[in-house]
Amino acid sequence: MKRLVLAAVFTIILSGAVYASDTADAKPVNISFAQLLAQVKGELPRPPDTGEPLSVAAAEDLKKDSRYWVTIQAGDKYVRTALLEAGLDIAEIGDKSVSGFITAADLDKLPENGFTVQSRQTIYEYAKKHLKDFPAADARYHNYQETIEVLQGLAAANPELASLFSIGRTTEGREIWCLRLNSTQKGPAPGSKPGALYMGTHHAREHLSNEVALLYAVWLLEHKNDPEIRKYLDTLDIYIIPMVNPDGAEYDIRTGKYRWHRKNMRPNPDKSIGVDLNRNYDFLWCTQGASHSPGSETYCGPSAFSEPEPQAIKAFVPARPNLKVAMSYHSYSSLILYPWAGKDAEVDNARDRGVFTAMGAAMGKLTGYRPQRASDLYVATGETGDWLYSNYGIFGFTTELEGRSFYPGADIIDRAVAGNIKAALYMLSVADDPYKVLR
Ligand code: 0X9
Ligand code: ZN
Repeated sequence: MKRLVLAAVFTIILSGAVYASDTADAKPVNISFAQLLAQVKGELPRPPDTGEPLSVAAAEDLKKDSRYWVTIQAGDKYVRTALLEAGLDIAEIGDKSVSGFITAADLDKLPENGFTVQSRQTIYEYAKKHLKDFPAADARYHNYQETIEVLQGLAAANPELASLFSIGRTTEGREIWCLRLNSTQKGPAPGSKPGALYMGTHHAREHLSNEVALLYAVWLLEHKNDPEIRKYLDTLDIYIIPMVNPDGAEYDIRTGKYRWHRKNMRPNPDKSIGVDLNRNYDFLWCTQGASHSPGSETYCGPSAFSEPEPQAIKAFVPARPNLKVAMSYHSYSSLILYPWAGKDAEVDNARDRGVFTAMGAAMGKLTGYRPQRASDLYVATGETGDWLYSNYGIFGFTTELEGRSFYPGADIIDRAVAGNIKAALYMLSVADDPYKVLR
């Protein structure tokens, strides 16, 4: 991950920083979007490559990892849902099969449960073939500390519009940071204007989701004087939480070698690590498309909201009844997904269904992604968007960003950010009254 050479690149602002907490050693910086994009594109100096043959080293590191990459026969969403329940972490969906990661223990049980495994390879073999791009080459992505530095820089440089606060701590004690953009209301105090929430990195290895949420925040502030953006900043209450699962994201990159980690860092009683945070919310919790086995990639946890990260979101959302729309970024597949995810049904309320469909279609056009009901892909319970909508009537979407792997390289960042900013702005344009999309 990139070490931002902040002092050399950005203007340091020595006063006027407004932080809600944990900022004693903060280093406020003023970041221009052009500069940040230049950094992202690699046009500004980065630390020299160590020359280490990282693909080999990275693969070696996975020799002791017992997971497999498998392809399994699956002709429809019902089989895909059952496979999630059997512990498969579905990454790719074909016409007649699906592929993804699964633990050795879950893989052993597949044939007796009637599944046909078409191919399997250890994660080590998979990594040797697929690590075309190395973590060093992905240095433009922002790790947790770099993400904090960007967020702090934005808050410090735009105290009239931006404030930064933590919504809670993770399993390992990291703060989950939230940037608020609002010209009159700051910090964690509730807001009165219509609210929009953007989240990234529920899943550890989906680092592109952090980039999209973070660089969207940078973009909004860089364009704060454009009349359209100014109107949103004046009339709306915008929250951006780029890393819901920083423990997992850090674990995924800690050695400089990717680990394909999905879950959080909860130590489970059976010594496995992690709960799938997108199965831990309490809408129909763990009834379909999720696994009760702690070692599984789709482990829903011992109970709904057992994990501190979804707990933080659970404390955050009802305290803000002004929230109207939400986006949770994931990767990959180029999809815009909306409820229901946890049941194979349309949303009952026809007007709400119309809003989901119309907003999905609009964001699909702007991103080039396919809009669809989430359960048409597979049924998965305990998912973020379902919880937001079922409890609070928030129009909660999930975007599966573009790319053809969890590690699509740094070149994808610009395009993914640009397309998704358009959809995120569209979301702002309807946040005051989402039902207006029906008119
Ligand atoms: O399975 C998930 O949590 C999401 N996909 S990911 O590859 N990022 O893990 C998709 C959630 C959307 N819900 C359903 N398709 N049911
Ligand atoms: Zn995900």
